[in-house]
Amino acid sequence: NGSVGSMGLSTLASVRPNFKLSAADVGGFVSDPAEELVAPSEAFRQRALVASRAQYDEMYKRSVEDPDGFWGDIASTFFWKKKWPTTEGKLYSENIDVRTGRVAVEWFKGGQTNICYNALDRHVEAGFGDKVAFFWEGNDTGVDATLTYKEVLERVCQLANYLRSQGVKKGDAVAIYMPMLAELPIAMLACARIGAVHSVVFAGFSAESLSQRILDCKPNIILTSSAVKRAAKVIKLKDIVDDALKTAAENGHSVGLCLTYDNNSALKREDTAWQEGRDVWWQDVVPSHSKECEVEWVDAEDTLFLLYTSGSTGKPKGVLHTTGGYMVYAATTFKYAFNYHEDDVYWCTADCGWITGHSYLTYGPLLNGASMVVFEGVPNYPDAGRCWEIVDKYNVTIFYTAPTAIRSLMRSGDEPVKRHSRKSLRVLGSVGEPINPSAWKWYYEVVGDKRCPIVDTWWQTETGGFMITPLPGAWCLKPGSATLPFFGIQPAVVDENGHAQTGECSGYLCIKAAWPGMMRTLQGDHDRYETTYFAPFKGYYFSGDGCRRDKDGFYWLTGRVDDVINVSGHRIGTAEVESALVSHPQCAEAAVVGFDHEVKGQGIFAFVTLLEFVEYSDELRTALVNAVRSQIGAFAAPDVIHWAPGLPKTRSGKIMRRILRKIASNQLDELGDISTLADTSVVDQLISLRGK
Ligand code: 6R9
Repeated sequence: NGSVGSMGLSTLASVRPNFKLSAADVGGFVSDPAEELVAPSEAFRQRALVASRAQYDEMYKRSVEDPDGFWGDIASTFFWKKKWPTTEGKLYSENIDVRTGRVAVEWFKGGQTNICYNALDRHVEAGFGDKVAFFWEGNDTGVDATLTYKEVLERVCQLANYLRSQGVKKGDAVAIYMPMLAELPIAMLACARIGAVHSVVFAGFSAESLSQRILDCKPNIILTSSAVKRAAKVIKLKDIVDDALKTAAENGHSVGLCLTYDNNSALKREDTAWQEGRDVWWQDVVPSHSKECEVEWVDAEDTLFLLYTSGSTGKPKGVLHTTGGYMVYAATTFKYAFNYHEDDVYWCTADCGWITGHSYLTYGPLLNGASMVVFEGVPNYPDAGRCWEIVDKYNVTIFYTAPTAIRSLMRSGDEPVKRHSRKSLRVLGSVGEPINPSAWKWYYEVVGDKRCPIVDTWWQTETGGFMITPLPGAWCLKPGSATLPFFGIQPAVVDENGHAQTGECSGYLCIKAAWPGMMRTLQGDHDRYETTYFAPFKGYYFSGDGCRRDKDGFYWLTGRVDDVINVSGHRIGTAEVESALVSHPQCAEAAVVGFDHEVKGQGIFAFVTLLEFVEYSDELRTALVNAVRSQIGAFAAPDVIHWAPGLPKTRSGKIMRRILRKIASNQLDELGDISTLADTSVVDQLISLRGK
């Protein structure tokens, strides 16, 4: 993937002479001098919250040896209506070992707080009410709005009061299917304020996916918007919601109220499909409510939100996060990884529909009192310079995006970047998938002018916050490595037999011991929680990712080791795509694998067996792709449909995906041993159908 680059190794070598710090300062590297190391600049270190490896080591040591002291001190900087009980000296309890009982994790239990209060009221009461919370930037250039902390709080209160007036109470689920209007984080905060459980569904999911999630968490109310303009296209969200509610009702759960935000720049009110009695315009009912709303104090272990994510089996998992530990963890990781200071302007390009939008677009930055950009559009509309135009417009200092966006912008060359000054930038972040060194270097050299450290954050929906991430200023970076564990995180690289390896090694990435931000269960399915994450390697949380640890102790993530494909940073279960394909009446069987894709990281390659006597056609191919679009969402559409008269199966009927992966990536001389197949001739058939 080094196609776009003036950024060969020679350029990087010039980075090394900047490396004036002593080895001990930046990590005591034992690596050979030829290895690419990118040191923090002196200027950066001056303002670093953790300015040396030694300081990190000391803090890290305390975080794992004395979690009570470490996290207790940090938690005390938040507002607690009632402090967590300390009678037994411990503020958390855990069992993550399936051999010693049920998996159970609790932090700050018995303490009472409210995350919305900590994210908003606390700052307003401290005199920061006039500080900007959101610089909202619309899809079209020139459309924007600014909201201060006080204004956000008032809007949150009005919505919270409305929700209460409709009978929403503590513990009730509220579904949110909205575009990136400021009202989306406002909706999440309003739920949190009254103790309701928000369940945000990314507004790129199809009606089918939305209904599935509604049926799982059974909300009585859904918040949506009439439509959204994404790039040049208008998407009628309300139509999708209507379909989803219909399907949900047919399957036993009716949602009684659909609060719809009138996004009239995308679609006129009168053109929005409407069901009298169920549908209500947001603007007609919310603004008349009081701008003050009493906070519902909740237990630290009360549920804050559900967020569905894909697993290796069919049904999406409702990852459940609670309040106290998540709050402390999201805020602390944000602060240290981005080296946050009060005068920063932060921009995360993620959508609130994913975990990144929860932890690092809503809660983490607001808990720190940050000013941030909330962007409705896409990075390359109207052109590839949009991001840098926005950076200059708001003087963004911390920019956080995904490798897929970086790679797609790289393809447009350096000019759209260089056209804008970007001089405000200080830190550049990356999330969602491993960042390949060529994209890393382009990001570092072209976007950041070699001034800004790249913070490559490895984490997951399940982990709530960053797990492995640089603390910029504390040690040198290596392009492509997420570097070292965050405070309190004890990674273990485990072999097939579940043994943690030492020193340089590669294997399955697991985590020993609980941390405050981890999920507590899967909605309605604690057994699945245990079998998926804690049973594979006893005594550990299993991430589903593979990784390598180098001789400096740096971690290099190598991607999923389960049947999950990472397309543009979105997790997609192969089983979900397969079930969408076989729902087509002419599809008998399907097997889906990932393949390397230049921009998306991974693409989706689908092997499809048709019913007998059905002929291959381009129309059928399109219909199959559309089946996936309508059942999951456009982002999960297969890149390739490969006709398969038969699939390579073992005698016990198990599909050998290893072989399919090789065929998909055209590595035909690396098929390996195929003798265990029930019928080896299917392999030749598949190869002969390549490109057909
Ligand atoms: C935050 C988020 C989680 C999966 C994870 C891994 C991949 C995320 C990464 C990364 C390498 C990084 N992943 N960040 N791989 N380096 N910096 O993306 O959550 O949507 O749950 O995906 O994404 O494979 O297991 P989620």
